[in-house]
Amino acid sequence: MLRIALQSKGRLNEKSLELLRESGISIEENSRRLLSKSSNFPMEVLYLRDDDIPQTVSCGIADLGIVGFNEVMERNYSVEVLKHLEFGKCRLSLAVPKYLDYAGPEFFNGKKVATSYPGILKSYFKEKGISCEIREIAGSVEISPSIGLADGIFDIVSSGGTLVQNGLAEVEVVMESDAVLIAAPGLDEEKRQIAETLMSRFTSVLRSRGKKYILVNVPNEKIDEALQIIPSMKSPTLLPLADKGWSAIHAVVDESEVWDKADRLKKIGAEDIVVLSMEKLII
Ligand code: PRT
Ligand code: ZN
Repeated sequence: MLRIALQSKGRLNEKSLELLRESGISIEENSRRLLSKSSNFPMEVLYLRDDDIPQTVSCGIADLGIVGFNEVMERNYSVEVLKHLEFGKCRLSLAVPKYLDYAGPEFFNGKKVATSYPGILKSYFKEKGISCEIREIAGSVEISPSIGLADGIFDIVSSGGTLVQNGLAEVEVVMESDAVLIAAPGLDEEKRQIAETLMSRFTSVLRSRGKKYILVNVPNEKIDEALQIIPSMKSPTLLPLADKGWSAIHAVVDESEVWDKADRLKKIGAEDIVVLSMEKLII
């Protein structure tokens, strides 16, 4: 039995549960419970605030956790990052009031910066040789310059809307982040095997996201050209049609490229292009 720590509520909660669901793992959903078991996988879920997840995993109270990479870097507990999960994407950036002239990181020499991520910021300034006073605050970091608490801020940015609303300009991206799967150091063999099964399910789910399955009929003399347009992961499936002289190609393509590829296939004489959603891509 493996215990995984997930954010109890907030930005990563729903996406983390969705990833488990898509990986075929059923969890009893009862938001008031701290711990719930899976009915079909040897795992239980411990719901925590995201700030507490790295420490809980590091000391082995939970074996695994899903948390923002930013929290892992900030807390600096000893945990193993097993996998980047590609949701909860954001960046940690320095921002200053937009009317200021900003010429580079030296701007921050002798200045004050407000943040909830003092650890990451301290390392960044140290590496750049900049001496800056870091003011740690728990929330509403973006209002600090306007109330005179700091000259600039260091905070999570996603769309950039919050910075714009507060008259701030993003001047340095210090790190990129997404949700990561972390593990306690030294899991025993049984737990490691469950973790590996889980990781391989996550990999399949993540691979199938943004992919479509395409079926297309092409005249045999155009097969080579069609295969240039839709190369597949290994090799596309090629099947003869009852109508001699034609074949069907099946392949997996990125969703963003479907229309472009369909247009190009039509131009070389392909017909009956069918595009299907990818449920799973298990490799
Ligand atoms: O209650 P708990 O402590 O568990 O949650 P929390 O409030 O500390 O965290 P939460 O749920 O806000 O965020 C959890 C994780 O989501 C973060 O640690 C990041 O890894 C990730 N994430 C992704 C974000 C954002 N995007 C995000 N936009 N976390 C916070 N924000 C905030 C940011 O602080 C700023 O106030 O959104 C604002 C900026 O957004 P834009 O779109 O206006 O740029
Ligand atoms: Zn938090």
